[in-house]
Parts: sequence; structure tokens; C-alpha cells
Amino acid sequence: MCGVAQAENGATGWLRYSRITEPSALQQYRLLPRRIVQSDTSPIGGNAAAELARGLRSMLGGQFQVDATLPDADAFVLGTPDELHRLLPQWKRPSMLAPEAFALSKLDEHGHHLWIVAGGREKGELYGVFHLLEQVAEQREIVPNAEAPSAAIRWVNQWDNLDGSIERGYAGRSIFFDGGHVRADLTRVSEYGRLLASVGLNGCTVNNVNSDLRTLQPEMLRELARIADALRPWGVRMSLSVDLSSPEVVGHLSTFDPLDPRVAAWWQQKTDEIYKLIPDFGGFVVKADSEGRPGPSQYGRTPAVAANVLARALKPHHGIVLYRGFVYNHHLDWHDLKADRARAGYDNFRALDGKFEPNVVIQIKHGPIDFQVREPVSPLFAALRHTSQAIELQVTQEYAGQQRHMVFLVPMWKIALDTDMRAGNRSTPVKEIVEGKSFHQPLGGFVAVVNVGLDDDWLHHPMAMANLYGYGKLAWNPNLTTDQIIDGWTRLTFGNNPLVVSTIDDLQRNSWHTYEQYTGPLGLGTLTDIIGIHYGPGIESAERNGWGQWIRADHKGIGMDRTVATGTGYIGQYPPELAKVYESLATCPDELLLFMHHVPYNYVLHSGKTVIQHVYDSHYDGAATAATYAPRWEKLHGLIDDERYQRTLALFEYQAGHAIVWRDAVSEWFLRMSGIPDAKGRVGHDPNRIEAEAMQGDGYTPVDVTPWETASGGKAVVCNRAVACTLTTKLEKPEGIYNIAVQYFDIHPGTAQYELLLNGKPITHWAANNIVPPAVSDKKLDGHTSTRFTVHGVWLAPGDRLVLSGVANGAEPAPVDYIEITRP
Ligand code: GCV
Repeated sequence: MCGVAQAENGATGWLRYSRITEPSALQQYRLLPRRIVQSDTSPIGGNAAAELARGLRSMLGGQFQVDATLPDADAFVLGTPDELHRLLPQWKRPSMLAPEAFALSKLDEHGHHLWIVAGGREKGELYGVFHLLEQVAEQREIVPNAEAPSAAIRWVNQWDNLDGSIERGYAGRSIFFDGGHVRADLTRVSEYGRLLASVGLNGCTVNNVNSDLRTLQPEMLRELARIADALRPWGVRMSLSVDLSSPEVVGHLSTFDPLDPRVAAWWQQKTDEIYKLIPDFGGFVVKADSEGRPGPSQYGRTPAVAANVLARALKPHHGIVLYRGFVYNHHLDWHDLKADRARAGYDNFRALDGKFEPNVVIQIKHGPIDFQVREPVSPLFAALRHTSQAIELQVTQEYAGQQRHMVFLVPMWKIALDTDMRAGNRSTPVKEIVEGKSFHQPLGGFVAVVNVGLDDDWLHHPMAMANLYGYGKLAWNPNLTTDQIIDGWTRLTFGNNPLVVSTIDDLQRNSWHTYEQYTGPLGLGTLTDIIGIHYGPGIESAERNGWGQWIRADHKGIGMDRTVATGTGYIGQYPPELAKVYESLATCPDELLLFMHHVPYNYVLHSGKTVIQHVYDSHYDGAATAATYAPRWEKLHGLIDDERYQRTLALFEYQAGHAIVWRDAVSEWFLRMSGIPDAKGRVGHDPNRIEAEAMQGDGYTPVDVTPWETASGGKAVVCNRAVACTLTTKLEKPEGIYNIAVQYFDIHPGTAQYELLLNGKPITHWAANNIVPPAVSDKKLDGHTSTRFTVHGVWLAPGDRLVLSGVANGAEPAPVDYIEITRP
């Protein structure tokens, strides 16, 4: 059993290497060698041996010594097949060991037990070592084993800006940049490289796809080379996002037309310059003709023409281009019922299939829109049969609660990867397409936008690192199950106590579905503030603008008609067998119904419920499940360290409150839009709620909240004076124990103070302490900032006088929406 209760800040992620103290667990590792042989002197090889010594020493105690030659003792022996053969001629080479593959075997030699960790190349050794250490940390038997990664590209993208901010980053500032420069101290970068390598990831694009034009300036490249140096010993190749107008802006040419020979020559010279500084440079990531970025369309050229110019420059250096399929027009005409953003990827790239250089890979977001809580897979995967592809996933939880909600995304990614596109009427699951298997492509793989930051625990929520771990594991082997992945992560991150493991596994396993339930079910998308920060509810923001994430809701019905028969024709972009499933209401799965079809609110789902009742039920069910997180977590008190315990508990309590904000906003909005009441009588009826504007106020003034559905009754109260404002109410509750929840708004900047008093006596106080994500920096009262504080177990009697006192601070006028008093 692992030791408990030592303060931990999460910085080691899943590489904690906790000391194993339970005798029966230790017993199985008693005979492991204490010597480690590493004949290879490369930095990666050196790291592999040092990591093995570090991990085993930390978990098992005692000394582990690294030698260059074989000792007269039991030993771990690390090496590539050639090195191992030199040391141990009798060692039987595995028949084929791909460069990044590893093979773990045992050999008895002159009375000594040797554990051989063979890597096709040094990186393979490193992966073999991490695999072995993982077995020990999970207290599993170490057995001979061989593994190879599914695909060559297993990259992460960071959307870091040179000023140190991170687009869609929710865990502090950049580990790479600050104030327009690469940071002086790159310790966190090297630690990040280690975490990536430990789950088999081998590439990192360090700057935002909305690339800063300074990126390719000579002085910046010299700075960037330091990042590459920090990642290299972990087998992680650095790559850069580039702006296609660089030849014009950085190179001072009069054009960036990819067909202009001067432009091609500029890219060649720039690429050569990069490789002089960074010999293992991975390549370029390109976002062009998308969301205002410059691109080849400016010159009437295609993405293929642009990608190929870069590819030719990279080819002599073995670099690659990841050209993003995320090309779409964000000025669509919302009046046009045939206009459809989901069509864009296919429409822009389908005709270019086969026209790309072999070192170009099209990087395709898993869904056709943009990381919504539920989307079908992009039809582009099946359309490119002569072009390499990579799937783009998102670890940073842009549309999934921004690391303030626990949302374990592996189950969602599994659905995308396992979707069988039936291209050519045969089995072509997305995972096999991106591995290059289905269409026999030379390259392919996986990319995830991660956006770790300087926060101690990298992604802010202690549960969020499961997504980075899970992404790495799936990129290595997309056939792993959700259960295998979450179980491994939990054991490594929180130890092997059976109650800890089963509780956390259960919490994580269903968290995506729960989030979908209380945000946007039936394929509606996340129903968030789509043209803003993508966090809280903001239902109508999706409609009537050029961004094209419409839900087409009116008083009669809802959903985008994407059918071939009457809609945008999007469904026809899928291979016929799959298209047939989506086109017909009889076979379209409920969870994608409103992505594919427009139906009346009383349309009956396969489940037997009407659409509108499903929307209500799903939001109430989801919020009810989110409310169980904190009490389930509390059962682990004392079984894990207090620091992560308290931090997670606070976030779970916050999530329960924010799930109610979501539930109420969406349900109320649909009630008003459809005019159809909730069959269970919940929506619009909150008998336990006392509206702030209905309480007797001293200093508080009522204000309208926009959008209206994000505050109870569309109104809140604010305190605009220097001294405390109060809200008073006389309670007529039957005598007993109650929970008192205060729904307020936590806005930046400012830390308002609140206090609850019962019959003149203070019962609790708290500060609006900004648990909301940093992106919530506006001063608005809305679905992003609406927050709940609950005091549990208060004894109330009829006639009690409850006072809520709020003290404004800075720009935060101690806003209050309502108080809700319920039985526990
Ligand atoms: C980096 C979405 C995000 C943008 C992001 C873009 C992309 O639109 O909201 O922040 O830009 O996707 O993936 O390029």
C-alpha cells in the first residue's frame, strides 16, 4: 500500500513513484536487480537509465547503481539491439524492433538474472523503462513484453503566445514564454518533456496555431532552440506553428503567394536556418484561411499548393507539415438554411486528396465543428484516401468545463476513434485511418491541444491530468479500453488503495456523459457562450451570427437539418453506409439526433421520451450526478494527501453549483421557447428558492441579468456602496436541519465578502475567491460567473430571521441571485 497523507501539489503528475510499504507488495520486487547497465551514452539513453534508477529507488528504497559495463551481478540491461548484442552475444534479438518500440525480456547468464530493456532506438529504451516503472507503481508483476506505438505522429500542440498567455489555457501562464521571449528558466519544460515521454508522446508544437509573426525571426529562433534542447533528452521533437504570411512580413517580400519562386526560396532558406539551430526539428503546423488567419486563398491557391511549398523545404531534413483541416468561413449567412459550417472540412479538402507531398499530414479535429461535448466524427477522415491524416483532440477543456469541472474525455475520444466509417463498404475505423493502415498512408497519427501552464499541477484540476495521460496512452495504443486507462492513471496518481481506486475510477468514467447531460444533450453542442469564452451557458449566442454553430431553435422545434433530402447535405459527405444511418430518423442515434435533424419538441426519441422531456430530464439528472461528486470524494478523506483532497473537494462543490446554473439556464430557456411544461413539474418551480430581489434589502439594488436565463427570474441584486449591504428574510420552515445555498456571482477582479447570519448570529462567511477560470475576466453577471456557496446542516425553526450581508470589493458589487433552503 502506498504511503498516505504527504502534502502533494500534483507537480509530478502520474510519475509520483510513491514508496511501496506493504510487505506483500514489496515481496514481488525483492529479487529485482540493483544494478542498471547502460552502454549507450546518448542523452536519451542516459535519461532512460537515470529514470529507472530514480523510479525504483523511490518506490522500493535502497540504492540502484548505473554502470556502463556488465557487472558480476543481476542487472537491468538497457540498449538498442546492436548495443545489446555487443554486450550479450547470446541474447536473442527480437525479429523486428521498430525504432520507437521496446521489448522487455529475461536472460539468465553466468548464474545472474538479467532484465533486458531493448529499444529499437534510444527512445524505445526510454518507453520500455517507463513501462517497467508503471508496472511497479501499479504493483503488477513485471512480465516479458514487447510494444510498438500505433503511429509515428504522437504530438501535443500548445497554444502558447510569446507574451506568456495561452489561448484557451486554464492553468496559469506559459511554461515556455514570457514577455515576448523564451523563459530563462526552462525547468518546467524539461519536466513536461519527461511527462510526455512517459506516455509515449514524441512531439510538441510550442506556440499558438494563431502564430505570432515574430516566431520565425532569427533571434526568436535562437531562443526557441533552447526549448528544443530541453525537450530533446526526452525524445520529444519541437515543432512550430507558422503564419503563412511570414515571407512577406518577416522576409519583407512583396507577396506570400506560395507559387511565387521567391516565396518558396524564402521557406527553404528559413527551414535550413531552423535545422542548423535545431537538428531534430519536427516541422510546421499550419492554420490558414481560418478565423481570420492569412492563407493561400488570398492568391486563389489551394491548401495543397501552400502545404507543398513548406513540405519541400522540410523534406531534406525529414521534417513534416501538419496542415490543419480546420478551414472554414466564419462569416456564414445564418439566413441560408443550406449554409453549414460542418461541411467546411470536407468541402475544402476532399478535392485535394492525393495532391499533397508525402510529408504533409492533414490534422483534422475529431468532429466537424469544434470540440463540442458531442459531435459525430469528421467525414473528412473517410474522404482522404491518398493523403496522410492525424486526428486532433483537445486535452485543454475549452468547451468541457475549463478544468473547473471534472470531465474525463477518453470515453468521448474512444467513440470517435472506434467509429467505423465504412469507407468503400469495408471496416475503416477512424483509429486505423489515422494510423495510416486503412488507406496505406506513409504517415499519420495523433495530435492533442494540451495547454499545460505554470500551475503546480499543470492543468489546474487534479482530475484533469487523466486526460493528458489518457491521450498519450491512446496515441500509443488506441485499442486500450477506457477502464484500463483510467485505472492506470488513478493508481499512479493516487495510489493503489482499493477504495481510492474504485471511487476515482467511477467518478471519472462517467464524468463526460454527466457533463453532456447538464450542458448540451442530443447532439446540440455545448450550448455555451459560443462567441465568447466557451464556459457557462449562453444558449442564444449560437444563433444568428456568422460562426455557424446554430441549433436552429424556434417555438416549434430544434436541430440542424443536415440531411441530404431536405437539409444542408452534410450527411452525404459520409460513406454511403454511415450516411444511411444518419439520414433516417429511424436509425439516427438519439445522441446525435439534433446534430443531424430538425424535429418538433414533441418528437419521440428511440428511448420513448419526447425531445423536450429528454432535455429537461437530462439536465436534472446530470446536475444530480454532479452533486454526488463531493460526498463520494469525502469518503476518501485521510486516504489521500490533504492538499489534493481539499483542492479537489472545493472544485467538486463548485461544479455541483455550476451544474445547477447550467441545468436551470437551459431548462428555463427551453421552457420559454417551446412553451411545453416539464412533465415532472420541476422547471420554473423552485419552491425552496427566495429571490434576492424579493428579500428586504438594505443597500442592494436589483439589476437585469443578460442573458436572462443565467439568473433565477432574470434578475439579481448588487451592492454599490462601501459598507455592507444586507438582504433579510423571515423563514417559515418547519423545524429541522437544512442546507442553505447562496447563489451569487463571482466576477474578476475583486473579492467580495459574504456573511450569513441567523437571528443575528453569524453562521458562515466566505469570499468570492475566483474559483472560476481565468478567462472569466469580464465584469458581467452571467452563466460564467454564477456560483453557489452552500452551508450544510443548519438547524432552522419557524420565524427565524436570515440575513445575508455582502461587502463589495473592487469591481465586484457582492452580487446575489437567490437563496435556496433544502432538506439535506
Ligand atoms: C487557436 C476554436 C478556438 C480558438 C482556436 C481555434 C483553432 O475556434 O476557440 O481559440 O484558435 O479553435 O483550433 O484554431
